[in-house]
Amino acid sequence: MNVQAYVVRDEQRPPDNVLLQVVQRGLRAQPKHLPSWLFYDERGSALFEQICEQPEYYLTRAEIALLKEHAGDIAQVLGPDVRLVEYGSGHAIKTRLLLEHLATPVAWVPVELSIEPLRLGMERMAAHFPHLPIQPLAVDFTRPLRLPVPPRAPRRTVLYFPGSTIGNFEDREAAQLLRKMRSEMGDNGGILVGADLKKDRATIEAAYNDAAGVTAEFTLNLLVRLNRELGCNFELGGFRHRARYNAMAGRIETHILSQREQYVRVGRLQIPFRKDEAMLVEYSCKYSVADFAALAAAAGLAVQRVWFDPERMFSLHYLTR
Ligand code: AVI
Repeated sequence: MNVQAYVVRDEQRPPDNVLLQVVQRGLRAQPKHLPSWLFYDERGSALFEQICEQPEYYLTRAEIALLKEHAGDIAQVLGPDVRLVEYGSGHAIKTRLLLEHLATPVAWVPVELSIEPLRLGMERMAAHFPHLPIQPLAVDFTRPLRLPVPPRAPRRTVLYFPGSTIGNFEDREAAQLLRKMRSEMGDNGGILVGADLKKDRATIEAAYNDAAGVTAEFTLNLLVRLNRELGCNFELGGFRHRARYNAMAGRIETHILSQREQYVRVGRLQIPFRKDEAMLVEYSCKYSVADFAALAAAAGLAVQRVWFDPERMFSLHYLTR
């Protein structure tokens, strides 16, 4: 396995009490809100993988269909000797489909803060591409990256950001993130970014309210995490998941709703919840092609190409300077 002997860890990872501060600040605010990165502990990451397999969650299937249809063309546009830097652990199938078509890739650099998904992804990829240099970075991809020295000079660095994770950021933050990526890709580089498309409310809402209840469990797992890591006493039966499409804003808004009036211990604070009070835990933004071009432009980037799956549910954009 041609994996760099060690994983580069983020030495500036925030200390544990920062988690408490983030949660206390979010729960004292009006309206209450918590950042969606809190979903991804080990259980949350496993539940997210299960979400991707639910019949209602069309995003992953559509993105895979898109790559099956267009990976050859995408690889032509990117050209040979690409260094592929992947934001997030990614879905092994997607990365594989892309790498299978890339001519003489220089290296694959998966960037993922959670060690377990990172390790799994590397193992899967090394099994398929035994000669591909893998240079993992166990860091938070929202912070400036120090990319490892590549094994040979790439013709181009392409930052691959699949899965519509960009949609979990509000527009201003998404533009900031793209601007940061722009500086990391260099003059000749590009960004390949997945974005879920706007479509009818019923299809979108079903994707975030699957019948098997996996998304609801994923959402409420956030409270399980806070109980475990911060000693909070959220009673799971006292809260429920709600995901609704806000068509004006073009996004799914996921909230955790308090089922009754109650108090919850968060560090030294007792946080009051009213009956039916909602705390915001995630946005999942949906885009038209024009929306995404405007977002890219706000980050100083131009859309070179856009690809769609055959049912036009999902889009993949290639952005350059
Ligand atoms: C990771 N991200 C793109 C998912 C989404 O669709 O917003 C996270 C998710 N939340 C609920 N279901 C899936």
